[in-house]
Amino acid sequence: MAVEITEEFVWQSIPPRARDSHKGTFGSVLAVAGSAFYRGAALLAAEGALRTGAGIVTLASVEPVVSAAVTRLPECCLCPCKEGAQGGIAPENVPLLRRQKATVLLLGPGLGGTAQSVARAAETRTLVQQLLPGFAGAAVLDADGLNAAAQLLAEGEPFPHPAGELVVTPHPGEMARLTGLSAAELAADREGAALRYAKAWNAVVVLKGARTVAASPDGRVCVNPTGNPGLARGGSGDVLAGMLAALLACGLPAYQAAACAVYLHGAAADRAAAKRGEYGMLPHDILPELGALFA
Ligand code: NPW
Ligand code: AMP
Ligand code: MG
Repeated sequence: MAVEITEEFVWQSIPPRARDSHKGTFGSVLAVAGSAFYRGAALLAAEGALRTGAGIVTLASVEPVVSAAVTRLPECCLCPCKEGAQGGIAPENVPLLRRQKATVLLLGPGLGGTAQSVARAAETRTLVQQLLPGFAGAAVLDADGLNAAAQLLAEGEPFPHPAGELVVTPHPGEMARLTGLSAAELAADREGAALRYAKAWNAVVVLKGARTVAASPDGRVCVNPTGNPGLARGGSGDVLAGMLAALLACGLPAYQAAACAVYLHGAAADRAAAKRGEYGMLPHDILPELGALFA
């Protein structure tokens, strides 16, 4: 049986910001996210990272996303990328992306995939294949980045892994694509599935949904008690991915970062639901509530 994440565990894991700290102390996140189809996902992920303590957040994306970030998120550094014919980040941007200095790579929210076109999915697959294995630090792989990894696995390739720790954040639909298990099979043993694939992929697996499970390759597994069905709407997972990248950038080991991120994301969502109701709350309402929790 997995342990439940507690508030005490979270505040013990996240250190206070030392009086003499500087932005370099809290790392730098490079978020490769967004496309013409999914502009909001990139903004939600970048703000999730900014509101969870990262020293520097750089958003690498196509021009319409970068333009929106300038007005919505002035603290965000930007890496404008050439748009491919399918509306996403073209693979020709890989050398530019490799030159960006970052301690943590967040890859996937809003990149686009087969929902738009087979060609778009192939471009996202190239980005994942060419960026993740060469990255020197830790990484979070989410959303269409996971669908690209599922394609690579289906082609007999190994799970792409950076030099540092890897965290993957599938919802059950993405987990089913990655593993070939049915939704029913996954639902029957969420902890077992998360643990098995954490070991197989050498990654912390965050299997999302009500009572999100986080499992480590070394056998640790925990369940999140916070959150509510108000999170069951597009954009919630994009916020979480940014938060998780920020906690990695702040220096937390991957398993602790995952446990703390899912707990705080759910706790902030519970505060948002108390104000607006599960029907009325939005994923971006999570963001100011994070500030209230940290305060
Ligand atoms: P069904 O319909 O139940 O059979 P996708 P996505 C299944 C971006 N976004 N339990 C479900 O299957 C993301 O970042 C952008 C079981 C459905 O077919 C991604 O890049 C937004 N099944 C991209 O969109 C806001 C479950 O999976 C499929 C399940 C696509 O991401 C939205 C849906 O998932 C979004 O975040 C569960 N709990 N959950 C923006 N504003 O820019 C899902 N499924 O096809 O992976 O699509 O998650 O929407
Ligand atoms: P995504 O599908 O990637 O947008 O991620 C959805 C996010 O909302 C994840 O963090 C889920 O754990 C969370 N979530 C979705 N439905 C629920 C629910 N019924 N209860 C609690 N959390 C949920
Ligand atoms: Mg998602």
